[in-house]
Amino acid sequence: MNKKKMSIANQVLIALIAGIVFGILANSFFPKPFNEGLSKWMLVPFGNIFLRGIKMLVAPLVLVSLIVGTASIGDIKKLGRVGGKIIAYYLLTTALAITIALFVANIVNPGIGINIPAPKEFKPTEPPFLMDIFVNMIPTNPFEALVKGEMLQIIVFAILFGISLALFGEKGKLLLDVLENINEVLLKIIGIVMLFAPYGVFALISNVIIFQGIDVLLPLLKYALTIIFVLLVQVLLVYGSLLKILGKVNPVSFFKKFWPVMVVAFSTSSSNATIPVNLETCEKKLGVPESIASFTIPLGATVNMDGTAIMQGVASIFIAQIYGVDLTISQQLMIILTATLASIGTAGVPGVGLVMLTMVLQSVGLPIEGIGIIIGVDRILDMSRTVVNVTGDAVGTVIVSNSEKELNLTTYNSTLSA
Ligand code: DAS
Repeated sequence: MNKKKMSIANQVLIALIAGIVFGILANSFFPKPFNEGLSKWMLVPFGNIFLRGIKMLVAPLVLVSLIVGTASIGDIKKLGRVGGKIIAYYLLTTALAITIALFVANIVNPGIGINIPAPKEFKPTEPPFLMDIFVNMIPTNPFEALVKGEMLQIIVFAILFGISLALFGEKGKLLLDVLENINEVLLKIIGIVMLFAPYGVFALISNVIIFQGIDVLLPLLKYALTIIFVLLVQVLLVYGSLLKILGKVNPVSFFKKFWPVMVVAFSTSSSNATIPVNLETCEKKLGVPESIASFTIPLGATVNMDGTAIMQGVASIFIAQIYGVDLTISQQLMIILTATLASIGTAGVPGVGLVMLTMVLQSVGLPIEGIGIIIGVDRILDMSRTVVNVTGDAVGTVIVSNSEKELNLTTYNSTLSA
């Protein structure tokens, strides 16, 4: 009897749960030297092999799929329409996310009534100046942008290349075919790398929990739970409603197919590293055309961070309350504006949310030393908010595809092959 091979998606979910349980057991019962040896010789190497495997594809896949996608869209009017829709969606959902976060935090008051030791000296990483973000989008050397993985520069170059290729007409057909084949090969490589995902996810998750433990959350439990509550509201309520009302599609089908992408985002804490599997899922399982996904997913990984904005909203209220600062309504509106703009310019890599939080706190005169209080639990919260960041990218992509009447509803509504 041919034993049905369990799908990678199910293997990854089991690996995630096993990683959390193992991490808690090791943190609680295993001797420290054993954990250190296990981490050094197995967990860190296995985790890094998986992480590097998916990161290896990010720059070439974004470049090639965006050139092919832009060239396939063809007319610049349509590119402008799709671009306008997705950027408006990204900015509005980020502003909505942080507004909900501020609303809930003002009710829960996470920073009231807890005695926190004086924050360690926190040396903030200087956040980028807002206008530099727009200037630096233009690559001076596209090869350097590729080598350094400068996502916004790769996006700008790929869009210009794709538009020019489309204007090239028939003469560009051969090159477009070659690029389409390269894109397919890169997507096949993702499939191979994802075979290693269960081992990589187990290693990444258990390594974080063994050394961070979840008891690091205890003194900041109210803060952490407030963030997690709003993240859940954003995914289930906001995205669920947007898919139903704006996308006119069944949200359950979306989440049934998308959760392996969520697991990769959770275990890597990196929207950038999740781009390859997000692209593949949108195109192969959700029926999104490559011409749209190849543009909106890489762009979203950089400019759309709803989960991060939620953390920044709750953290701002938390830090204000710890320092006894009463934020006025106008200051909270400033937080919404700054966090929304701040999310535009930073790549989706682990810990970037704290860098942007510096900019948000400075905008309302809150002490940035407050970040020293929350940094201890940030890694576990980063994993959760990165899930929301990538989910928002895909939800926007599905909605825009359907608004362009290009969503393949047969694929979207199909039940997953085992
Ligand atoms: N880890 C970031 C991301 O990849 C999010 C964050 O740091 O807030 O989206």
